[in-house]
Amino acid sequence: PAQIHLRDYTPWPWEVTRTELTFRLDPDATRVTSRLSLRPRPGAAPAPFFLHGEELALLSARIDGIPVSPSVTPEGLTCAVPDGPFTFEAEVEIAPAANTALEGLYMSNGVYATQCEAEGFRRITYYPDRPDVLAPFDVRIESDAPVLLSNGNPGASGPGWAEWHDPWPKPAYLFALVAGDLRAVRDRFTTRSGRAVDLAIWVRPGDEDRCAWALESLKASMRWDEERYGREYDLDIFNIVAVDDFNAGAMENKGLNIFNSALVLASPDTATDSDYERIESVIAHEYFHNWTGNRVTCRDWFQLCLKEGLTVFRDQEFTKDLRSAPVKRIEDASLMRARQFREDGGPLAHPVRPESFVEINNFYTITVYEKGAEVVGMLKRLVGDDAWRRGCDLHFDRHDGQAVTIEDWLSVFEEVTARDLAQFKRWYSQAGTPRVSVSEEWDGTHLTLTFRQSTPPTPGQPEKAPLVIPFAIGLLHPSGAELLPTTVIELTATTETRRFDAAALAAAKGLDTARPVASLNRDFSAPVIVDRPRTTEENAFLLAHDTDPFLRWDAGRDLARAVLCDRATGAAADDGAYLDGLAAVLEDPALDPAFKAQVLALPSEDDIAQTLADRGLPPEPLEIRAAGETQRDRIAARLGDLLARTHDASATPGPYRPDAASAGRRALAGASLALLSRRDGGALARAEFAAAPDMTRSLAALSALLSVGAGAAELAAFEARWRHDRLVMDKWFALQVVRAAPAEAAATARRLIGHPLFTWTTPNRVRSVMGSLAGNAAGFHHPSGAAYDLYTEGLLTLDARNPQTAARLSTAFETWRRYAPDRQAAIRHRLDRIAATPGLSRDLGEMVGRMLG
Ligand code: HT7
Ligand code: ZN
Repeated sequence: PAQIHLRDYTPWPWEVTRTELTFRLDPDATRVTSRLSLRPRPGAAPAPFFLHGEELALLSARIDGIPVSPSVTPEGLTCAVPDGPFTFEAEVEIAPAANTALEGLYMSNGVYATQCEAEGFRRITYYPDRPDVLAPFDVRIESDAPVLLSNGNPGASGPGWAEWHDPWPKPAYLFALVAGDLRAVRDRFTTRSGRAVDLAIWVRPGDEDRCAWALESLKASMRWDEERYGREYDLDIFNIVAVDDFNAGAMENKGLNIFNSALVLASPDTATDSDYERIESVIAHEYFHNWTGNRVTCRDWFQLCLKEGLTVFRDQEFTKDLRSAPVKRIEDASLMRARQFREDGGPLAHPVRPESFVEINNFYTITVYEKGAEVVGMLKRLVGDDAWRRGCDLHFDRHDGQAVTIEDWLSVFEEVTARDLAQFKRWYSQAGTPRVSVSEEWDGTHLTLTFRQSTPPTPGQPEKAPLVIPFAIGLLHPSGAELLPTTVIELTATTETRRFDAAALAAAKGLDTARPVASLNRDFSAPVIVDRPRTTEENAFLLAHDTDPFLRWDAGRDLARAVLCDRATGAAADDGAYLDGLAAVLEDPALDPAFKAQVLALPSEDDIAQTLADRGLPPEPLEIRAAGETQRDRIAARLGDLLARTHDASATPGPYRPDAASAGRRALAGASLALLSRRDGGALARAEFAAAPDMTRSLAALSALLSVGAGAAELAAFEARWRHDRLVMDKWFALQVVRAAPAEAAATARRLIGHPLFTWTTPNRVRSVMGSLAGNAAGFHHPSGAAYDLYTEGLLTLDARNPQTAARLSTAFETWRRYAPDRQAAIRHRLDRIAATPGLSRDLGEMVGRMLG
């Protein structure tokens, strides 16, 4: 299949001045008529008139009202067209009920829904389906479904039909249509300039009482974007629709966001605290796209990070403002390290702005989204808060209604700061996680730090140039006092040195001169690996004293990581300092319970596997699992009484409230309960499960039971109670696979695939079994190879129905080269089998090809 290259970009030679669409909906034979008003783009070179179109039956076409016979291929149509302005009309037929790929127009539980990003609109009608072709849309829907929705403001309607008009020119990927038997939960928002906006969340009948949180989150997002970025909403109505069958989390279609129902519906008895937080941030993310993505969009799909990195950054800021900034920073940094560093260090590594692709859907990645957000965060740190806001304002003013590039984005900051960002731009083009190695020299009064940066080779990029790295540091006196408050050093050369007069800094605080302890990359100021191994003593000191919460947590992580790596490799492990540090954190009344829960969590098995691989030791997943189990037992044995007190002190009596403080206390109670279960065989968890007042505590108790090999009766009770609730049942499916013992994980997943409620057509259900199997590292990599086989079969079964989701799940194999040769061969064998399968999708084919390298 053909590679598409950034360097080949050329604008489309025509402009669409208006797009008119009529849908006559039918599950098996929907008729779509389109009328595009076109004119040559001034200065465009002559080129054939081509419209994208896939899996469409073309019934008729007309130019300026006169029938024409375009030549049609599986990718689209070409046609001779007049030199000046003209109209192109087409009528096509599509079959939404047969669309299991969930791209284009499809059906979910009898509701018509669309997903057009990235290239789904071409499955609806013939069109220049590229983000740089913008047009106002007029839509007419004919159907006997009671609710008929599209983008923009509502127009005329009558029995069996409705019209919608979207005045804001938009690319086809932001088009949406929904039709079905839905109920609205409504509210109203008045913008700061006094415009009244109707808000509606549309759900299946019966789900109305689970919309309050999403609605609150939407209003909070609208207010926040006005206050923090001066951005107002721009239509009379904002609709959100929840559907069960959805390939991703949500989609920012103009004025008509479509969401995976898991990211809208919440009630205390069905959703956990994490669900509430996630709903709040995804509602915000999609709403923020109205400016970063919709009003200012991407010139081409290579610029995806322009909207996604910036919008993730904005939703991260929103969560920090509404909840705890340090806790959110730790969450984001953990995600980067756990998932983005893994992608950046493997065969799927690519720059934040990729330069070529086969299937764009494969580039909606953690690198584009999360590293993209980190790059935006570094830019803000480098230019400062004031220039950041002025630059954003200029970006919105200058590019409103345009489809632009990363160059356009950076140039506004060059203008407002008079700073050259050419070197900074390398963050967009260089893949791989940079390493910053730091060496120290102490001469009795001065501490000299030498920083060396390097970025490893990645596929297609053997050589790397130095980056601009905003590296936040602090210095601590051995007494624990802060000598140098957080200072951002801009590293630009391969090697940089900074000298600090520690004696003077100490004297200014009335302290004696002593070698300070450096606190490096505070607040995870740059997404890099800091190569400066810390001793156990340094980690214990930083965990106890650092003023930067991220570094405190990081020091605790490092202590745990060292112990787990020793255990997993059969080396003598000394966990004394780690256990003392944990005890001190738990006992500190000044610390946020959510932060304590983060410190209490062990590094993931994948983290340990990667750490060992970085040291040249092929990881052994069963040993890593055993190391974690032993360590949890030891924490429970040594800190049991403290954990019991922590657990009891974290109670949140009274009705469930989803605020950050209450959620933090429940997180700490849940983490303590999991450890306490190792001492009491699950007695406390069993009692808590029986009396659980909400889903957060019910699931925490069930999880604790399963991790000590108990909980069969509770699992059955849970199933009996929630059998009819698809979102809760996803949790039931997932938990069993995640918590299965390594030797049983594949069999558990296989049994669940045979469960009457399992289906390959709902991605949430597939992810709850397949995704969870990949998440159970010791089970997935069990030497029997049973999980590899099941996973391979599953990917192929899924690929025939839903290539996008199959391709995404295939990343479970991306780390295959880190393992010992026999395991590598076992995985390679499965990847080869997938690659050789006839009829493989372009999506999965590209992923497997890249993983095989
Ligand atoms: N912009 C959207 C990305 C997306 C997507 C959403 C749903 C289904 C398939 C999709 N492909 C790409 C979601 C977002 O980033 O906000
Ligand atoms: Zn997004």
